[in-house]
Amino acid sequence: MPTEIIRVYRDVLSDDRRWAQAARALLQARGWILLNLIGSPGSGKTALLEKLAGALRDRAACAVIEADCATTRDAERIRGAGLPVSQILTGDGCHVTAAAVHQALSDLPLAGPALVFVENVGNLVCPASCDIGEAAKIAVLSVTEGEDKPLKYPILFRAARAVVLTKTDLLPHLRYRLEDVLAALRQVNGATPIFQISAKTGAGLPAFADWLLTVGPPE
Ligand SMILES: Nc1nc2c(ncn2[C@@H]2O[C@H](COP(=O)(O)OP(=O)(O)OP(=O)(O)O)[C@@H](O)[C@H]2O)c(=O)[nH]1
Ligand SMILES: [Mg+2]
Repeated sequence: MPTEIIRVYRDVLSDDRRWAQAARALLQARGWILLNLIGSPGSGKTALLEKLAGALRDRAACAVIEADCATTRDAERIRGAGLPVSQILTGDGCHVTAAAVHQALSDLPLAGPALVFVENVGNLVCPASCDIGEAAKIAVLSVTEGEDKPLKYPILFRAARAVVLTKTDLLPHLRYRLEDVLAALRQVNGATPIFQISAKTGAGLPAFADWLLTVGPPE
């Protein structure tokens, strides 16, 4: 009798969906808002979080989940800024999964309502299409990356509820047309607010901190 091969596929995507739903339920039960920071390696995500720790002090309880392929360097920086933090190491994974976020959320030492930031693995593509139960994806784009990135990597900028344009203190030293990146962002996503920020000088940070406090839970 010939052997019949039965192929079995694991439904990874719906597994991810289930974990994202579980994360959302946990977040709702604890009164936490999850904010997913996504941008290229070195775009300034950790520097932004370090500054936000100060800008949001006395306004909201905050915590950070760091996701990197390797090292706890960013978690150490966030701990230095005075926020509770945990680090997810993704190894060869190009973004953090909802399952790992759910686990990190379960272990967060926070009582009462809070903003929980995820600093995703530095990558403009993979994290953009992954649901981790967040209330908002926030795109972090630095002025040193070029004006055309929203056009070349539209998935993230379409999905983002806000865009943070970082390192604006460097503008006088660059051949960079601010109006071009703003037009590119508008072309890809006409609705999303754009915050121009320097983590070095703190310029633009208060308006972004105010906006963060308006983000509600996901529907
Ligand atoms: N001039 C200037 N430099 C900045 C600013 N924000 C970040 N940097 C510098 O940019 C480099 C990268 O910043 P990080 O905060 O580590 O960037 P990141 O996005 O967290 O990097 P990964 O976690 O590795 O993806 C560091 O040398 C920062 O000092 C800024 O607003 N202005
Ligand atoms: Mg970082």
